[in-house]
Amino acid sequence: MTQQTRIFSGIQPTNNLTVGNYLGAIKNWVSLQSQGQSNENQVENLFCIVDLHAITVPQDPTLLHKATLETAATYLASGINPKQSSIFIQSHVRAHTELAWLLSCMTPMGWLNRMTQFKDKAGKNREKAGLGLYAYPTLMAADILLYQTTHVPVGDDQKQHVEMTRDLAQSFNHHYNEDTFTIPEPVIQGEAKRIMSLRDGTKKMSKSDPSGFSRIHLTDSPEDIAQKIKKAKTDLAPLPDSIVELEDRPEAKNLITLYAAFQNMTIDSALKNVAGQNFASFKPQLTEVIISALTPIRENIATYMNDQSELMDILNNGSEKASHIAEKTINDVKETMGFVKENN
Ligand code: AQP
Repeated sequence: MTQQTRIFSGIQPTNNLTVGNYLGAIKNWVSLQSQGQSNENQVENLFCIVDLHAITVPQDPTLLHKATLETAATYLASGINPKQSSIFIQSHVRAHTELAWLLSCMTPMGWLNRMTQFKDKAGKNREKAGLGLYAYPTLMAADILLYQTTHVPVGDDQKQHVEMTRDLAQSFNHHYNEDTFTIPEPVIQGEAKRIMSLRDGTKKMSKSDPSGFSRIHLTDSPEDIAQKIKKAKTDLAPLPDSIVELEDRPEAKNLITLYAAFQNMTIDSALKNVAGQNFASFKPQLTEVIISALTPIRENIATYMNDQSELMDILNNGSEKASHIAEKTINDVKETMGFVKENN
């Protein structure tokens, strides 16, 4: 990483987080955080709970409130250290919505029309979907650009949005002939770039999927985890000894990906352990691996949620640090665009 590396990422508090969010995002944040500690150059980490994104689809206020705090607790419980990273709630830093508006006036509709997440989430109900769901990538661009972010660790599903953020930053800089925004790089790491639904290996695991059996939450009890793995869709063939033979077996590939990722192994070396086994003997081993990885996280989440004073202190401190950086960017952007400053 180069000097003045700044890492930004976030998760929507739309429900309890899943193993997809953990393996595709948080686990990588934790490893970037520790690489940053051993790097002699300055690395700054900002991890946000993106509540403004959550409301792009209807939310129950009580559940949104709980999920927002629980998402923050999950970051901490998973190893994000508030001494090394700022953890904050997006709506606590007002510049996110302000920059989103400024950028939305420069976002071509054609770019938004190409975003696959909108097509997936709006489905057949496109005419009824909210403007916010359509404009989601512009808010995400504002989140990233506000902090002059250099690196954005995300799962594979968010790559298209980070690419649009880069295009928007380049287009702004070119239009005003200034280097106002840093051009961010997506960071997509690890074996678990896209964890799939336990019910359909061709569909991404999502925390708001209508089927509870499609996903494992980080707060699931060992009994729930065992039951969900038991019911997970599979095929009849035994596990092969190389990943190439899993290409047309999406459910089998997904389960072995979980087994490998939770043990920090490559899929090929995980397959060496279990090749030739059928799912009746593999599933209990997978269940054990998941339970032993998630038990400390689940217990830590409960501790933070039982006494929320420490959590709130960490969030307040995080938003103070984030606001400081965000204010500078939004003032520079407005000046560049020709807005009159207050008290001038
Ligand atoms: N299944 C997944 N595999 C790998 N990474 C994933 N991520 C989400 N699901 C998977 C990564 O988690 C981060 C935050 O995601 P998000 O909640 O902000 O948005 P999302 O991608 O829409 O996640 P969900 O769980 O599918 O939420 P809902 O159901 O509310 O839409 C991102 O880095 C994402 O890549």
